[in-house]
Amino acid sequence: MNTPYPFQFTLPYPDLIPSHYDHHIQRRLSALKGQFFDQESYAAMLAREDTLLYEVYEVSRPHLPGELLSGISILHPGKVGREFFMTKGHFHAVLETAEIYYCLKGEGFMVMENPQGETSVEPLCPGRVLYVPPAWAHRSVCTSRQQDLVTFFAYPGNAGHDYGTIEKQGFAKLVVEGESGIEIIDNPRWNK
Ligand code: S6P
Ligand code: ZN
Repeated sequence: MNTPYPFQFTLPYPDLIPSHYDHHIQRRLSALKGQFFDQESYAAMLAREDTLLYEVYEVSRPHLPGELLSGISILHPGKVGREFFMTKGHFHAVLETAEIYYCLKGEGFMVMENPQGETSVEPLCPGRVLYVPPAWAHRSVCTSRQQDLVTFFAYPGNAGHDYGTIEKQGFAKLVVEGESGIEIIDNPRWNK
């Protein structure tokens, strides 16, 4: 991993799993305790099975400001009650660090907010590049019915992750299946 030399990897279709990676992270329903607004549906679903929600294949580099960490995030389709499957979401521990996402497959949204309480929910579809500015928490949401949402990401090596803030307060906006399609609604349980 510590090579000082340039390196390459490929993202082979159709699965887009990097030809080289250092970590494979799997996050299941139990990792998102308290995040889905319909807690009854969450508990019922978890009692049946600790469903796999998403996977991350990370190409690691030393955690230094001049380095870039990159990889692929694969978010599977599904819902808890009316709310689409989503990632835990986080601020970066070094708040002033940005991130780039490039959507390769599927449909969804990036839900974002900053410490000033501003929010942004940006659509993701193949070919779209999303810039997450410094200090914006980010969570991806898969709204495809059957397809995974697959994104390539890159962010500074020293960024780190602050999951605790989102675990406590959630995001201000939720992405749900409404009467007439996908809706972005205010989180009734959001407290800041
Ligand atoms: C890391 C970057 C992504 C996420 C991945 C899973 O800064 O934003 O690699 O880690 O999409 O999300 P989460 O919130 O579980 O880390
Ligand atoms: Zn991030």
